[in-house]
Amino acid sequence: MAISILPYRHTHRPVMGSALSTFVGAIGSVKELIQVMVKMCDAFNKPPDRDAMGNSAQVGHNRDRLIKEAQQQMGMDAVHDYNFIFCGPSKVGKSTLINAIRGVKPNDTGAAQVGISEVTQDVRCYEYLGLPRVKLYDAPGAGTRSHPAATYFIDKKLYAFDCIFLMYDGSFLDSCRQILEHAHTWGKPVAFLRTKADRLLDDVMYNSAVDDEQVAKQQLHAQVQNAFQQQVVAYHGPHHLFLISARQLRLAGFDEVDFFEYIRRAAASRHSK
Ligand SMILES: Nc1nc2c(ncn2[C@@H]2O[C@H](COP(=O)(O)OP(=O)(O)OP(=O)(O)O)[C@@H](O)[C@H]2O)c(=O)[nH]1
Ligand SMILES: [Mg+2]
Repeated sequence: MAISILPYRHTHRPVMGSALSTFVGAIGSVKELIQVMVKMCDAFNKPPDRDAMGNSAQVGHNRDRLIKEAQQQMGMDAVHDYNFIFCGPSKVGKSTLINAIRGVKPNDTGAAQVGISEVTQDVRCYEYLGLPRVKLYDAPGAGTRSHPAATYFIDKKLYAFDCIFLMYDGSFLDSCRQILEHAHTWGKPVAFLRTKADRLLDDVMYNSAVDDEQVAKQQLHAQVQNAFQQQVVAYHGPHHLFLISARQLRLAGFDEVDFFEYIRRAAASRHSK
């Protein structure tokens, strides 16, 4: 399968098109996922040769100072590590995805806590096993009483990260819009993750009375792409979008290969051109 990923770039306005890939059979995808993960090891085994503040100033002359202060407060190593944050509305599956990437189950020691009510209350760092320079940060759900949308970006210090994964679950809520607009102002790259693809696939099969999984996947792909165009691209310009299932991450039946490739390229962008 040709991977339809577009180059990762640090820009204040994203310039990439949506990267929802064409759907492929699970066996081919698993092989590709493994290949990408091996390549990722190479990318992350080199320390970055510039720090995470390689972006041009967008929020005035205090920007770099504020970023540095936030990184220090969070105990972040912005020079040697690649720091990714997973944020978005409550219950979209942020913590479940971090566990899945790290290959841990919800009840394993050290796993991020998951559940059906509002669970995560603090920004917390998780190591990516085998890739010690990669740090995955989990964030509380945005737009709740405890974590209001209006102050979420600043409260959670999202501006301190190399890359923001904005996860959403169907509706592009106002909390998503606020995160995205702040990220643009701060010049931080944002990629979208539409999660729970396994459940969406079931919905499509049920709603359209389609039995063939490949046909249903194509329909799902088209519906997700279409909604993303209308909800996000039309107002905020093109962005990467990955449709993924945390529960079936390693089956790589959706956009998981492209997602890992994006992470690898994010690392590569921290090295000299
Ligand atoms: N079917 C399916 N369920 C998922 C997936 N990802 C998460 N879930 C379920 O969605 C629920 C919420 O997952 P969490 O990971 O706790 O969500 P969260 O975004 O971290 O929630 P908060 O921390 O409360 O904001 C759990 O019951 C998960 O099992 C997925 O890919 N597929
Ligand atoms: Mg959580």
